[in-house]
Amino acid sequence: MHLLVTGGAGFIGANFVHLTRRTRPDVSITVVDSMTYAANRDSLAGLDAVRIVEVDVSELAVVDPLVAEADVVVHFAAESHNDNSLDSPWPFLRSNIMGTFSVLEACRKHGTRLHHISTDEVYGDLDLDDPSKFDEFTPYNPSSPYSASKASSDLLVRAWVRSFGVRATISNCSNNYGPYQHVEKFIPRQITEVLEGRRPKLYGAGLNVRDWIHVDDHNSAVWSILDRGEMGRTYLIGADGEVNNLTVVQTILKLMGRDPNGFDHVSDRPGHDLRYAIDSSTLRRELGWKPDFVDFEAGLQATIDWFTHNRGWWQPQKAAVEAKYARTQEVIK
Ligand code: TDX
Repeated sequence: MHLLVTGGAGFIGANFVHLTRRTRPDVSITVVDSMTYAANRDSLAGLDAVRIVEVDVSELAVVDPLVAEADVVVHFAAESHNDNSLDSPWPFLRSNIMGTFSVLEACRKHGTRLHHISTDEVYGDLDLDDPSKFDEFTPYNPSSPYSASKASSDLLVRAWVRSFGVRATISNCSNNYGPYQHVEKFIPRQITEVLEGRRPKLYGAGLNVRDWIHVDDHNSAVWSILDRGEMGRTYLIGADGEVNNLTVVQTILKLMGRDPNGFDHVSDRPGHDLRYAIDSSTLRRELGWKPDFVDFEAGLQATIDWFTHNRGWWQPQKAAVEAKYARTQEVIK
């Protein structure tokens, strides 16, 4: 099997390539990645037989021949950081909407099977005391330019399935953590702040809840869908990992041997989604998938260890990320 992995030098895509190399040595892989700030060639260092093509997936003329030679396309490529989408929405529309359009057009032309990676944020957010979780029937209700662009991309995939018979599946996953995650994101930002001798930065009161899943569990679910998923279907991926941000920060501080209250509150994100929660029972029941990382603290510890031992991977980006945050966020307590 030959796989085309878009966004394969980004966080989740690179972990997907690593997992595939470890578990499926007979699969050959081409990574197509525009190598924006969020990608890192070093995330794929040392991997045999991975071809890397540096191009923006929204350039159909370049993506087309790559799709033509692939058996399956796994489409990770996306702008993914909410804070950046509030600052500058256009790259999100271009990468997430136009990029998906171009991948769909190439898959339509060549009859190539597509798996589209999406997010639980397309469903909006839940109240803290809402007993329900997102499932495949939850109406789309995105809040930010980022989540609206991902929702748009999902709808394009659905339309190409129905109107053109493209063989595609979609997955909507909850918040990922693990190795190679960019330091702008919540968990790596806090770990690296502590490693650099500064205090973690919590938005608002920290009561917002995210449903954490280890990136390897996300990607093993993607493989379950590639192996056994039904064309045209949407699968929700989650590992029952709901935790509020305050608890995450305090746990990181505790695991790193610091005072659990040694963090700063900073100004909140505008339009900040309150809670995400995924019901993944369909995926578990129909495709027999289950997560391996069921102990969030153990997963966090492994992630802390990875960032501690891979300073050379993240340090070049850290100062610029913090300088950017400093322009929009102020410490409030
Ligand atoms: O410094 C921070 N302090 C803080 O309290 C940062 C960067 C974030 N937060 C909060 C905001 C969120 O409630 O932590 C939570 C997680 O923030 P992010 O890492 O920015 O993730 P989120 O906005 O929840 O979106 C993530 O999950 C869904 C990914 O970035 C998306 O790409 C994915 O679709």
